[in-house]
Amino acid sequence: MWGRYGGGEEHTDGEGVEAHDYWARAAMAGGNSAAYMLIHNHGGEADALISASSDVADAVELHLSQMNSDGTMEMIQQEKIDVPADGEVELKPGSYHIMLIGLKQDLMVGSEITLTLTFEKAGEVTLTVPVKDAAEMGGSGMEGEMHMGGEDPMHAEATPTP
Ligand SMILES: [Cu+2]
Repeated sequence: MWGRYGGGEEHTDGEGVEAHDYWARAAMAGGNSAAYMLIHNHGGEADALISASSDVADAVELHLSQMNSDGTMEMIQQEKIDVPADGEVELKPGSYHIMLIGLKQDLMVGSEITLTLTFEKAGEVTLTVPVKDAAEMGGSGMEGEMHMGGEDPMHAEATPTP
C-alpha cells in the first residue's frame, strides 16, 4: 500500500488546487487526531479550504494551533484556510491542521483514512490519507493528544526506530 500511494504523493488534479504529502496522526478510538498536508494552488485566483469531512470522526474542523504570550498553546477553529493564488499553505503540527474530533475507530500506523476537502472555488477533493506516527514525522504539537500540556514519556517510548 505504501508503493501504491507513494506515502501521500498521489496527485489529485494537475490544475487548480492540489494536496501533497498528506498524512494523519495515529490515535485511538474516542480520541482526536489531525491531518496535515501541503496545499498547492496552481491557479491565478486565490482559493480557500472551507471544510473537510471524514467518516472516521464525529466532527472535522479546521484549526490553527498557536502559542500564546504566556507560552501555552491553544487551537482556534478557522472558518477557512486561505490558499493564495500561485502559492501554497502548509498544514503541519503546531500550525494549521484539519482536526478529526471523536474518532470512531483506531487510526493505526500504516492504515489509511478517506478525507474529503471542500474548497471555495476548486470544490471537493477526496484524499486517501496514510496514518503515520506523529513523532516519526517530526511533529509534536498538541493536536490529537489525549491530554493537554507537557511531554508524554509514554509516547517517546512507543516511538519505533526507523
Ligand atoms: Cu485542532
